[in-house]
Amino acid sequence: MAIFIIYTALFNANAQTPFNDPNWILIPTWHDEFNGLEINSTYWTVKNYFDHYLYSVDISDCSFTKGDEGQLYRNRKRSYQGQNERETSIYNYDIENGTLKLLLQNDNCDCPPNMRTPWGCSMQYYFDHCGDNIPLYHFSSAAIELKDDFRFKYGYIEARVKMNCGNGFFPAFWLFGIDDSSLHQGSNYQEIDVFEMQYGHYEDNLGIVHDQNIMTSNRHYTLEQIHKSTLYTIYDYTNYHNYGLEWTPSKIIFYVDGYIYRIEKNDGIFDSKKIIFNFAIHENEANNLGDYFPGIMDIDYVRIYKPRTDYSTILNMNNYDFSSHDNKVKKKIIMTGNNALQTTDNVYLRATDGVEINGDFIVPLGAELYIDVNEAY
Ligand SMILES: [Ca+2]
Repeated sequence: MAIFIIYTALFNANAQTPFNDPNWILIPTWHDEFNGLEINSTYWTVKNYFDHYLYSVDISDCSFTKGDEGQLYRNRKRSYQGQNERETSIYNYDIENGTLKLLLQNDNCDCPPNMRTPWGCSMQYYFDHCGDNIPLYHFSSAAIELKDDFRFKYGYIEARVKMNCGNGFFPAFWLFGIDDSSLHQGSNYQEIDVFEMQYGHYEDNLGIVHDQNIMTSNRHYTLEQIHKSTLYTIYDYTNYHNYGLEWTPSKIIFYVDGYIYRIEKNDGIFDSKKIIFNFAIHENEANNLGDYFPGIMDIDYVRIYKPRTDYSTILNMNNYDFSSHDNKVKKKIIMTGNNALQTTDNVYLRATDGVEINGDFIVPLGAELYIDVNEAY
């Protein structure tokens, strides 16, 4: 008996995500449509007097090369002065018409002395420590972080986001696994970037996976290595798009608007993660910015889904009618005899224990097939 376990996906396929597949269910514990007047503090922390982050600092001799981000995150929300009259002072986030807005402002701001800790206004802390000229942060911005009670592990997360463009703008939607205080320790560093767009070269930095090996080699995957053409034809980040991530025990799959554009083997990212949105200035570009302020990231929603499951079923296929196939995760899928997809079929075969193909199995040009074997999650 021949047993085939196949991992495959057709790029350009209209992948089976909650976008078009009812076999995914919204996680009932939380999702955020940003419909209220205030950010939901049950879910989110809005960072205040927070900078992330500084590297290449040697405290012993005060040598400093570059900070990675050139702004201070503040929790200043736009407010009303009177009835329907918006306050015009500097603010870094707002909720309006069902959308969370993170605002990157060209706004000098200082760090209060009591916040100058290694993980609060750290840039100024280091400059203080080294007796150098203490620079202002030249920009202020916003960062929100999902609270620990709502950490995400496995499933599909999607956010509908748009951003404006400016050289050096560095917005990100990412997942991060460890406490801030241990960020620089280097071990167990795990990060998945659904998008991290920088230097104004927005098209190059979607879908980054950091693990310890990747980070220590400072390696960033780019679309050039994977699948550039699709995004170039469909992608304009100044309009709304749905940025999705499917994270399973075996794979990390990146989507835009329901299309797979990149698949990574999951090689060790197994622990739950915070979800973070922030809008930074990349320090390397801080002297080469255009007049694009404020930077605005609009987040319409954040939703998490898991696939529907049918873990008790062993599905036997023989002359199987794929047109009526549901994509629920089965225990096992076994093909025997003759099976064939039609050219219009778009089929996911998901199982926890394996997919066996015996006999003839025909996938004609035009059909879309994805086979996924994962432990239950
Ligand atoms: Ca909304």
